[in-house]
Amino acid sequence: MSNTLIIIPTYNEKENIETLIAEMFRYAPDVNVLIVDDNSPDGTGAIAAEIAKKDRRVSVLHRSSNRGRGSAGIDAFKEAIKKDNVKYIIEMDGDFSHDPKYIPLFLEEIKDFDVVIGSRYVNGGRDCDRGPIRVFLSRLVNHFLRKYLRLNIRDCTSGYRCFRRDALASLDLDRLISKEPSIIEEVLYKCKLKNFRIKEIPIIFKNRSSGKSKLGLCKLIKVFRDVIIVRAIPSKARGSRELRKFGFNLGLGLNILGCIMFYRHKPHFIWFSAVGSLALISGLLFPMALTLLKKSLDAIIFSLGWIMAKLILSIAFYLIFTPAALLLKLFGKDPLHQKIDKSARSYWMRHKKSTFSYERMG
Ligand SMILES: Nc1nc2c(ncn2[C@@H]2O[C@H](COP(=O)(O)OP(=O)(O)OP(=O)(O)O)[C@@H](O)[C@H]2O)c(=O)[nH]1
Ligand SMILES: [Mg+2]
Repeated sequence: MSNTLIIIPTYNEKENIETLIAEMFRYAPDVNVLIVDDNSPDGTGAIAAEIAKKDRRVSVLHRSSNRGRGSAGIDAFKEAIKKDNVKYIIEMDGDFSHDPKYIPLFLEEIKDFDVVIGSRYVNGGRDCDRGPIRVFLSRLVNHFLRKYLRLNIRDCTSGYRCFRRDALASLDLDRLISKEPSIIEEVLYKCKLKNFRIKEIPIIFKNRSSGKSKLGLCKLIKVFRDVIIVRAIPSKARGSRELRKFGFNLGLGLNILGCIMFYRHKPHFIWFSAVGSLALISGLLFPMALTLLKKSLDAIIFSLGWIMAKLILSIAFYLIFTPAALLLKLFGKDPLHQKIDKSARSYWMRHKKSTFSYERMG
């Protein structure tokens, strides 16, 4: 049995999955692979299952409810740390953005570190075929994340990483909140809080070779929102699902017990009921408060985005039209000015006429 498990979350990657697995085994024949597929409509899950039938190194986790890059990652991590033989866990995308040729390097470096990140922004690494605007945005987002999450890492959004098993197992996976790609930043932030030894190795990142990206504007907003929550609310205050359920059940139980036992002794009943209600309310309110906070942050980020877009549009408008208007004026043609002038003059004439007619009438 291999001591390395490579996890690949997939959603509609039928063009990539088979060649990716083959390529991976070319560079690292001893690893095991776990595909986490969310019931892809294009049949990626079925293709992976076929490969798994023929090759014992490959296994597939089919998920039918709870779709999302984040929750797929968490389920894969849980599956990985269940296996006793696994010492190292590598996660990577299933779209060929992450070249399998780096796997041996990851496995070499992880011997001295807890986490190794494939980085585009350290010496020797780069984003090879993305346009300048996309690269600029990615660097901007990284800058924000470095400052906000206080991370000393150049590429905070890289999803090509290797973890030492004990490091991953020590993160409280049930308390992670990211359902979407913000899982990358959330896990990194948790690693930083645990003071893990983190190393970045240079990688050349390629655009996906085929298939469609799943990262739209809505997901991007959710990523920002979740990152804000990750740092703003400590995970202890969030409470795990089990804790919330426990609070709710305890509260309900105490209330019912109080009613049965102390229906004649008011003071006892009030105490019982107060404690019970507190537990019940906290059990109910934690998820509600979190949902409310998520929705409010969505709205704020969306409005800010809208204002920014309007601002950029108006600046672009001025940048284009001001030189054009100046040029027209220079050549003696000033249609806008003439038009304004004309309408102002006609207004003045009308105004003058009515004033004079009043005067005459008076
Ligand atoms: N299981 C699962 N995997 C997902 C889901 N969304 C995306 N993925 C996978 O996560 C990996 C990264 O997703 P991409 O769509 O490439 O997103 P990205 O890499 O952030 O963006 P691009 O590189 O621009 O396409 C890929 O292997 C996807 O197939 C999902 O909802 N469930
Ligand atoms: Mg990708």
